[in-house]
Amino acid sequence: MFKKLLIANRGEIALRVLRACRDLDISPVAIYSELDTGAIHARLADEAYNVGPGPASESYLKIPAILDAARRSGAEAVHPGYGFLAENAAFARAVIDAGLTWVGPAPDIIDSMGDKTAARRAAADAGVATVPGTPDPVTTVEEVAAFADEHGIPLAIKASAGGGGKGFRVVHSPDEIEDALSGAAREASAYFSSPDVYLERYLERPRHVEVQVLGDAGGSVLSFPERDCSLQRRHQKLLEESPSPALDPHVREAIMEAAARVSKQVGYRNAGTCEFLLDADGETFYFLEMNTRLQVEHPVTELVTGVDLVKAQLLVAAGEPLEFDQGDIELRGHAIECRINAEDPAKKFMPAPGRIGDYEEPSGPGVRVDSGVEANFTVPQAYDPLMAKLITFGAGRDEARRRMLRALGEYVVEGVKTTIPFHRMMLADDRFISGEYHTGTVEREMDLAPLAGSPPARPQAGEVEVADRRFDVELDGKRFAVRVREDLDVVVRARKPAPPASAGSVAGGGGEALTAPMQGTIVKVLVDQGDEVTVGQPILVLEAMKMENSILSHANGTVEELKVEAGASVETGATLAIIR
Ligand code: MV4
Repeated sequence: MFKKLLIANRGEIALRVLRACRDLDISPVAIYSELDTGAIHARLADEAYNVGPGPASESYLKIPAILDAARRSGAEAVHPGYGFLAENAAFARAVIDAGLTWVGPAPDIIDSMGDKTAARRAAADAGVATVPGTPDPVTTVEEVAAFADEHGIPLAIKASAGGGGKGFRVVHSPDEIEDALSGAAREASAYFSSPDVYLERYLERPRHVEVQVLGDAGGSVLSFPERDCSLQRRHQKLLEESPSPALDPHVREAIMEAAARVSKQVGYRNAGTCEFLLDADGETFYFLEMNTRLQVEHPVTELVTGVDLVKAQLLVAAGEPLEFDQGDIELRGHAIECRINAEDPAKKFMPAPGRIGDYEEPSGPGVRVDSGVEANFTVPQAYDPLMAKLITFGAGRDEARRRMLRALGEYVVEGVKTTIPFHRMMLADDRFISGEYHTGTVEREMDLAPLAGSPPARPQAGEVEVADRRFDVELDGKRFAVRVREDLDVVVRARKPAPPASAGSVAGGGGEALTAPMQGTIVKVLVDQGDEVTVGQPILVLEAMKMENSILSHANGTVEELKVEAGASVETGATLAIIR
């Protein structure tokens, strides 16, 4: 077993890997960027190395800087976590070529499973059903129309080199084919450097069920009870649970066996996940894709099986035997995970980074918190908005659900908006309680308006603004929480009408300048200099924290000046255009 391991990641997953190292007497080495100099993962490691400035491309994605930290520390192995370089075959090769142990599948497997059509072929070769689709990429409208004639509509167009939601389009009628095909290819090119797209019949209202697999050093492949990840928004998972409320034991056995078969077929080693779609009949499942990394939601599997998956990864990477085999993997109880993101669910989950004030984590029976933040930590704009994962375990699903509601009620995060209010709403919603939710529930069926809270009745222009002060007092031996309203003698000024919001849209600006509401990268400019625009009209697309946001005009007028073009990085408040 290696004695020192470099964790090529940050936040909660870096801490998670660090703790598994501690359990195996492996010395953990951390890396950090200029934005993470005070981060917990750097503080708790035995050694920590600065790998560069804030932007991920200059630090956590900088392969030479990371390998230099490994060399300087004398690390003998590297764990990539998830995201960043976790599924980057070139990084895996560079680690191996530097004589270090890579904690993950072989680079060739990362490459082959990263090609979604190759992964589908591997599943078919293993006798596992895939969603009916094209074996190879398609390029013409005619090919898509022919597929629609044969398999019907709706159909899905997907990026061959991608995954998740990028380059993903659904075609609901033939006249949508051309735009969907070009849009998918353009997005595939932008995000995965390959325009290749393939087709699948689109399943309405499926559940997204995935199976953890673990290929051991001896060539066996173990599979674990499924995780249900159907509660997503724009392909970002919000909540996961195990087991799925929609899966009967006989289907569980079949889907676990299918995942093990595909993984064995490709000679999989270390931790991976096979994604499936479960049809509305709760019986029929189809292989979607295979992820060659440890996933965010791995704790729910750990809680219902008692297996430490990260420890298992380290043992497998070191060529050591596992402390269990398939017969020891038994499903017991129920686990639910809520992702605590720095996002505002009342504003379409817009990223809400910033400095955390007071911070208190829940605990007690059945509660686990995997967190990468603490009081006074600044959640950087530059990275994924995940701050922590709150996971609860119960003897059954309702005990896990009630414990989650208790824990969410205890969780204190001041200073930044979080997804906690969304989770409290979701866990109390009948669609969750009944287990009858699907991949479209959050986006197509839930009304999140109440999360905006009944905003304190906005004082109208000319009115006096008041503030709430809260105190805990004791009267005659009994404790009371008291709220004191205080007039602030501030006359409210007239407010601008809020522009009509659209998906992932924000308006920015005051006066003639249209300004950036957050730091990010311009991915698309939608107007030309001289165009006439109206309030609420999309002017450009800004990407921040992995989400694309349409920036809307704050005024009616002419685009007198465009200050940015696609590819530009902008700070919060930067002038993007002059509209007068
Ligand atoms: C699908 C699908 C329905 N039919 N493929 C693709 C990206 C990955 N995150 C899940 N994806 C899906 N692929 C076919 N043929 C449904 C999903 C899907 C999904 C699609 C749209 C919006 C949210 C979703 C959440 C989970 C799964």
